[in-house]
Amino acid sequence: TDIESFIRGLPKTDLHMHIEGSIEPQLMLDLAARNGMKLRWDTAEALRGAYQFDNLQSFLDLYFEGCKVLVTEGDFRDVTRAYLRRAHEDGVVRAELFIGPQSFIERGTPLEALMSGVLGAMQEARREHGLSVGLMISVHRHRTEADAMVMLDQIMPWKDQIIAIGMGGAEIGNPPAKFARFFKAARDRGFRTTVHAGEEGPAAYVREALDLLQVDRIDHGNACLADPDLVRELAMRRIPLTVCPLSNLRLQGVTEMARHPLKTMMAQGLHVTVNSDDPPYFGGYVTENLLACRDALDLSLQEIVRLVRNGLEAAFVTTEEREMLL
Ligand code: ES4
Ligand code: ZN
Repeated sequence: TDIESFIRGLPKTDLHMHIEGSIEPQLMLDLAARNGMKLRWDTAEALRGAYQFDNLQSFLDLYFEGCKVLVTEGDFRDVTRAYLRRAHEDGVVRAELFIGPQSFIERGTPLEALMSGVLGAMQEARREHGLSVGLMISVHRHRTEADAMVMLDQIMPWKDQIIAIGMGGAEIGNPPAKFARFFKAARDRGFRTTVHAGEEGPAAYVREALDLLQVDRIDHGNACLADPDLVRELAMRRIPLTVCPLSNLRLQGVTEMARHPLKTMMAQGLHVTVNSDDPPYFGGYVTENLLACRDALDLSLQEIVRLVRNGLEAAFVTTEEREMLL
């Protein structure tokens, strides 16, 4: 349709996606086969059929099971390459990718292999597609702060190739406050920071992310709407929120897209961006996320352009790089 090609043609960003959550079902089967592993599903259709979730934890259970197929440098290169090609075809001009190395390191993959595969595919995408792309290292909040500190030490050799430090995982019961010292350490080492907050957790977690962790961006942040003072502060400070509408729908953060708070968030002056999170698991890349919002929330073209511009403005790039993206 006209609107679909309009959205696809806009120079978009994807500022919130997880490399290990971007493995398309067929690639997951291929990677399993090549690593001599047997999955619980033997067709892509069967695997896709398993993508039904009740909440964040039910998703994370399947997601961490899927992570087991990523073992070698070549695996990390192939999954990153496939995502970046797809994002480029989707009209994404700037992608900021999370990877959470803890799961892979504990199964014996050297951090060197993971980083070399991911960074190699990123460099290839810059060259072949002219894509602007940055890597963010994410730690797991359901692990300890000491574990996160170890991760921070281990990534220092790649410091100049990492644009930010983030944190994901099971949110409820693992508030930002648990990682105050870790985020301070990351900031002291010169990293930008972002954190998943207010996806399933309450507004108080978003408040902690802002006050205790002092992050540059919030991933999701939906729950902030319950606290008007917090909304005001996020809006005035122009803290970007990387919202993932199809993710929220599929993890039952909203019961139907028509009830998604995206439009309310925009109306309250929040710096909202639209992102894919874990595209195959949630049913779409950035264009599908924007289209789903437009259809359910009756977004105007002006609102769609606003969302896309917000993404460009929220990207972890210099002013010079930002101008080059348009
Ligand atoms: C997440 Cl650790 C992680 N990976 C992918 N998606 C997520 N959502 C929340 N935590
Ligand atoms: Zn996420």
